[in-house]
Amino acid sequence: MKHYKLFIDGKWVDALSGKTFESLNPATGEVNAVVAEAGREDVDLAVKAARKAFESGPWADMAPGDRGRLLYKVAQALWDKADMLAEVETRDNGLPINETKFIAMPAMIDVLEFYAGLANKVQGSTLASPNNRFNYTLKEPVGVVGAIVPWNFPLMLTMWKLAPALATGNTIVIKPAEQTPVSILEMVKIFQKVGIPDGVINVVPGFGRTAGDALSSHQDVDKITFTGSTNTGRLIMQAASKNLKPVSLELGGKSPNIVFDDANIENAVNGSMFGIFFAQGQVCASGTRLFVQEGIYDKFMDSFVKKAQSIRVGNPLDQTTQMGPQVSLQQLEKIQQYVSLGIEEGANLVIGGERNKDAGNGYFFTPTVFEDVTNEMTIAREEIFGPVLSVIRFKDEEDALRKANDTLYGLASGLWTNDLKRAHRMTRGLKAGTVYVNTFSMLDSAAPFGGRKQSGFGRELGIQAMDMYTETKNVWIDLSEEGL
Ligand code: TXE
Repeated sequence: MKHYKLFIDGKWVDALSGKTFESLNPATGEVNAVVAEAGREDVDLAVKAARKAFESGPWADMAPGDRGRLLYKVAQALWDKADMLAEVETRDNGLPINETKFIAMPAMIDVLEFYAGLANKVQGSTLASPNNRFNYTLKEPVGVVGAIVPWNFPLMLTMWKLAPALATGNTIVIKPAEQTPVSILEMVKIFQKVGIPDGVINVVPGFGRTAGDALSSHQDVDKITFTGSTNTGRLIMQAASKNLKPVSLELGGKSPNIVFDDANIENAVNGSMFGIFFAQGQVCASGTRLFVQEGIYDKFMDSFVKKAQSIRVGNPLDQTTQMGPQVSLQQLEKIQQYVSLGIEEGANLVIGGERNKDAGNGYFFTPTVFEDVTNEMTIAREEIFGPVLSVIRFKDEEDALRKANDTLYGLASGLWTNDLKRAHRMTRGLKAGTVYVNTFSMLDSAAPFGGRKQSGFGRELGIQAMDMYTETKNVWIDLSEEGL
């Protein structure tokens, strides 16, 4: 049994209250690790350490190029430990090892490399002004960043915040999800070993209502960045409003995935499968509402259902496993409730819909497909965050676009067609942060990611994220002898 402490000011410390909590392995339901539980007072110490490191530590004085070089060194060390981190993360949250090893870890390290390269490319601008005046902008780090992260991709989603925050010279306090603190703590050890100065990164594992709230309402945090549920996003925004702190929120989704009659059916089936079942459906951008046009409906669904039935659910550490367990019993139960609601509201449960006991004692669920869903049903409106697909028929482009946009969310969307004009028309019409055409759930460090409507605001990744971690300062200099 592994024990982990809080990481504050470069030291591994117990919580001041002495409290700990258990982190479970979702594949077995057994305790994976015992972790120190940060309370308000620990969060306060972490924020103080981050403030000290920001205002007076070596971090603030470091040349941006040196900072970038140091982050590159961390990236190299992460590559060396990538297999270990993948395994730790799989035990922490149940993502199949093939997905942590070959998707999440490489993507996570790529993000660090991307921002390491941008560290010395932060630019202000010189403004047009008369000869007797000099007017320009400086881009400065915001200061102490508070990052609250979820459990579905703990390392990758932490890195989306950590890398641009560090590259732009900020310090950070990270609050991992209570379900998955371990991989983040292991990763931070690597940052420390490579030589990131004390206090630059602090990690306070704990619960949302205590540690999370303490961080988001803290007077001395300069910016809050959050990924998680829409409801918690609301609470965080309220808490941050006490001290008028800026927030960026990457929240839930109910993304439409639209297959037109003229699509390449095999590609659309495979892409839509990935779009819904990747990571057990625990992806904010998942294509949870699958719209299929009438002309190919039967052919498409025949192939889709056969493939969905053949997904291998089981031990996530097994290389051949395609779907692991849901992250927690709570999530499993939430999924079961939505399945019952779907049936009650008249949707047709075609496959799945139940806990998969054959796969093991953990929180395994069977890939689930509902047909005859209408866009008004609860399973088409609310985020389930599990391997549950709602399939909706549509007539034509106008019908598809109207239904696709008829949602409170606006994170991602997808469409499958070989008609170039239609692809562009739909792309413009879809109200979402990302549109995938003839593909789904793609990610790239250079591609900005984020939502509209109740999926949140702000863009992570890409050059755009540098703006979230910098302030613009305008500077006026009078060059005249006589003055005003
Ligand atoms: O999320 P929460 P939960 C969605 C998904 C899932 C649902 C519930 O639909 O079924 O959320 O999951 C911290 N102040 N997503 O309850 O609560 C919490 O400790 C400050 C979508 O696990 O959003 C954790 O660190 N912080 C999503 C983080 O918020 C608080 C990923 C996320 O937890 C807090 C995960 C509070 N009052 C879930 N309450 C995505 N967008 O990818 C909780 N937290």
